[in-house]
Amino acid sequence: MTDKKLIAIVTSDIHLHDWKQFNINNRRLEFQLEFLKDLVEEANDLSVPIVFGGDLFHSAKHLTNNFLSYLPEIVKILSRLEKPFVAISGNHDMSHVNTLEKPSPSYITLLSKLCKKVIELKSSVYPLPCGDAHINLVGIPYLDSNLGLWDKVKELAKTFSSKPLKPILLLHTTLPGAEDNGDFKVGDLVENIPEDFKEYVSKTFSLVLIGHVHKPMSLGDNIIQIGSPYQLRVSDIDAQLGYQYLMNEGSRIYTTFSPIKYAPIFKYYSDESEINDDFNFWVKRTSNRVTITGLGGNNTVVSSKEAIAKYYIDNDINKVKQSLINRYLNDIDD
Ligand SMILES: [Mn+2]
Repeated sequence: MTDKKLIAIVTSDIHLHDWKQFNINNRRLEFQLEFLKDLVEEANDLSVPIVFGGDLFHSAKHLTNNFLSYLPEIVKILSRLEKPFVAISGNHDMSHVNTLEKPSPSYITLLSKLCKKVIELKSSVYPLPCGDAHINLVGIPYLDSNLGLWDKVKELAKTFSSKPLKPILLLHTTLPGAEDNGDFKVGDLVENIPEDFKEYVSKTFSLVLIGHVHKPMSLGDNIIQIGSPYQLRVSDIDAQLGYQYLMNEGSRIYTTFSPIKYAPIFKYYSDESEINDDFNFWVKRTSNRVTITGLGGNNTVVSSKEAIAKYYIDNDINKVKQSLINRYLNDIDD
C-alpha cells in the first residue's frame, strides 16, 4: 500500500467584493471573509499551504471605501496562516492589460507586500513540500489573450522540471473543453492556445490546475479546472461548488473535490412570500434565461467585442438577452 499524502488545499475565484446585491450590512462580503477564515483554519489544522488560482478580488479597477475598511481584516486572516498562500493573479486582480513584457498592477502583488504569508507566482516556482521531497509548483498569472503563454509554459517546464515528481502547473485561463455553470460551453478553439497545448501540459506536468472559469471539473487527463468555492452569479444556481485537496500517492498527483458545506446559494422565487431567509440570494424567476453554445460560431471562443456583436446579429438576439449575455460575459456585479 502506498502512502497517501495531502500536499495542499487548492481553491480559486473567491472574488471578494463590496457587492451591490444581497449585501445588506455587508453580509455577503462578511460571508466571503468567513469562508477565507475557515479555509485558513483548515490549512493550519492540516498543516498544509493554500494554492490559489487567481481572482481573489472581484473589482479589478476600483475598491470602495467600504471594501477597503475590510482590508486589514483580510491581511490579518492571511497572516494567521502557518504555511504560505501561494497565488497567481487572475484577470479580476489586475487593473490593466497584463502581458509578460508589461505586467499590470495586481492586488496579489499588493497583498504579498502587506502579508509575508502571501507568495505571488509570476512565471516563477514554489517548491511544495511533499513528504521528504518537494514538488515544484509553476505559476503563470492571467495573460490577456493568452499572449506568450504557450512559449512561457514550455520554457518554465524545462527550467523547473523536478524529480522524481514532475512539476505542477497553475494557470488562470480558459482551456478548450471548459464548461461554466449554467449552460455555457467553450468550444475547441481558444485564442493563442494551440491544438496540442492540453496534450503537452498533460504529459509534461504531474497535474495542471486552472483558475478562471467557475465550474469545478476535469478538462482531461490530470487537468483540473479548480472552480469557484461558492455561488457568485445567478448562472451558478444548482451548481455544487467547493474546493480541492491536492494529493500525492506514489507517483500520482491528483485532487479530490470537497463540496462547500455552508454558503449562500441562489434561489428562485415567484412570489415574495416564498422568501424565507436572509442568507441565500433570492432572485425573481424570469423567462429571460439564455443558453450560449459556441458563442461566435461553432467551436470558437470569443473575447472580442466585434465577435460578440456579430453573434448577436447572426443569432437575432434581442436587447434584453444581449444585456444578460453581456452581464454574464463581463462577470459583473450581479
Ligand atoms: Mn473568476
